[in-house]
This record gives sequence, structure tokens and C-alpha cells, in this order.
Amino acid sequence: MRRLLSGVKPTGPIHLGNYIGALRNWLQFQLDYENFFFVADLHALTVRQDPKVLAERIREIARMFLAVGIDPQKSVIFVQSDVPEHSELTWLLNCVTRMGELERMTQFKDKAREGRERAGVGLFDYPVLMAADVLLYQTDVVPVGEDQKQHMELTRDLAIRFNRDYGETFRVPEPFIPEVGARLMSLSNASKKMSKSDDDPQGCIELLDAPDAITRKFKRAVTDSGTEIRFDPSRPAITNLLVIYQLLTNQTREEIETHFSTRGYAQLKNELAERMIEFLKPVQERFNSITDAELDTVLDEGCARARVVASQTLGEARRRLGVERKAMRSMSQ
Ligand code: AQP
Repeated sequence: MRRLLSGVKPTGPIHLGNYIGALRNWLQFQLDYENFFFVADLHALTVRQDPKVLAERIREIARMFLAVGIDPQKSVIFVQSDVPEHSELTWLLNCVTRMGELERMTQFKDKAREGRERAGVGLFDYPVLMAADVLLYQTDVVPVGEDQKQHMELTRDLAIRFNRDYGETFRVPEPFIPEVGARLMSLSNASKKMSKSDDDPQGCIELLDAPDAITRKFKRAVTDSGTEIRFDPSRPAITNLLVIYQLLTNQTREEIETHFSTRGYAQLKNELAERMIEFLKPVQERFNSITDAELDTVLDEGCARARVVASQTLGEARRRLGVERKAMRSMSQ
């Protein structure tokens, strides 16, 4: 079976965009791949976090993996910082990465808003941590959004360079961009993506939102001028709402447009809220029923399974680079 790796950063409450862009696809991947799904907490540290809130978010996200139906019997579920091999391989890869390669990363340029001088080194180096995540597990495919394509290119380049200079060590992974609904936009500003760290919580449907919050957010959602309810790229706000409707109902675009041909925005927003509440109810019930002990068992077992693979790859990388004194000594005894 081909191996797949994907993660979610605990930078804020998990939302509908994360579900549609990641978790929903993960459920499908469980049938076709050997999966490694992780909470990317080391990545969250590239932006300042409140330690107490971060510790809670890590658990919340892992719990949500289980609540949406990711099966720990089928997939390895773990927290990134529980597996120290991620940090160690990052250092080894840092030593084969060129400054120029990281300086070309457009996401760093976008995110270092306060200017290079004040940006954290972690933010600059984060594509190398991502490369370590992927290469540690000898991953074949990595589902990514458009914005991560450049980082995947770097991951491939680093694997190819390391293999060429030090001998075959890493599998060279392929990016995979999922189709429909790849990018949900904010409900309050259709030119911005729905995001965990958005300052405006009204734009984001959180998977743990209470019914009244969901109703309120859809009611206040921005729409475009005109009254027609159609999928139309020149009317991004209404199209975004219809994409959500499509994902909740599994209807075709034609069926949806016919249904709303005699109805207005208020009706669309009411129906969206109702469907969303109905969809989230069992997810929230499952979320609330998972005990701390159950969650810890899943994460401990996931960590152990992840480390079997990660330590093997890291050991091989260290051997190739010649930094393996202890391993050599214990072998000769
Ligand atoms: N709006 C979105 N539409 C579709 N997919 C989305 N994803 C995120 N936002 C949307 C997908 O969710 C997965 C996990 O994302 P992440 O945690 O690694 O970071 P992100 O993409 O940066 O997500 P956020 O919510 O926007 O976080 P912040 O605010 O911290 O930057 C990924 O597969 C992503 O594509």
C-alpha cells in the first residue's frame, strides 16, 4: 500500500475549511493508503502561541480526528512533538538546505509581515520541518493545497540531493491536490480563505460551534450583488455558500441551482444552517464522548507506531552522514 502523510496545525479552533480540505479526504484515504495523520504542533510554534491554549488545542484537534471517523486501527494518529525524530531530522536537513532556497519561499514572504528582521527563524525554516515530516515516513503522497506546492518541491529537491550526495535514504514523495471544494472562503470576506487564526470569528464555522452560533454566522454571511443563486466564479460569496451546500447535501450543481431558482438568500442561509447543525450534531456527540484516557491511549500507540518508522529513517540518515557513534559502538559490542 502506498504511504500518505497529512497534518493539521493546532493554531486555532478546527473549522469547516479544515474538514473539507483535509479531514473529509482523510476518511477516503483510509481505504486506499497506509496513513500517518498528525497534529502539527511544532509548526504551530512558528507563530506565537499561548502555551496553555496550545496544549488544549493539540488534544482538541486529535480528538476531532477521531470524532469525524478517522480510525486508529487503520491509520497512525500522533502528535508531532511526541516524535523527537522530526526535530532531529530537521537539523540534518537544514545542513543540506541552501539559504537561497528558503528565501524564495513565497509563504515566508507573505507571513513575515512585520519584516524579515523581526520574523522568527522557525517561520523561515518551517519548510525544512515540513520536509522532515514527509521524508521521515518514506511517504509516497502528500495531499496539499495550492499554497503548499512550493514547499513540496523543496521537499523533493532535498530528498533527491541527499540521496545523490550521501546514498539512497529517502523516498521522493509526490504532491496530491484534491479536487472539489479545495478552498473554502471566509463567510465574512469571500476574498480571504476560512482560517483558524482569522481575527474575525464570524467568517469561520468551527466544528464545535453551537447551533445558535452556526445560525448567526450563516445569517450574517456576506453575499454578492444581484439575487440569483447560481455557481458563478464572478460572485465568490454566493458561490462559496453554494459549495458548502453542495458538500453538505451531495447534490449536483444543477439540482442545487434548480432548487434555489424560486428561493432567495434568506432561504439558502436557513437551509445551510439547518444542514450544518444536523451534520455537526453526531460529530460533536462523538467528540464529547471520547474520554481523556481513550485519547491518550490512541496518541501513545500512534506515537509508538510512528517512531518505529521514523527512528529507522533517522538512523539511516545519521549513518549516511557519519553521525552515529553510539549506534556503531553498541553494534561492535
Ligand atoms: N479554507 C480552507 N479551505 C479548504 N481547506 C483548508 N485547509 C485550511 N483552511 C482551508 C486545509 O486544512 C488542512 C490543515 O491546515 P493547517 O492546519 O495545516 O493550516 P492552514 O492551511 O494554514 O489552515 P488554517 O486554518 O488557515 O490555519 P492558520 O490560520 O493557522 O494558517 C490543510 O490540508 C489545509 O489545506
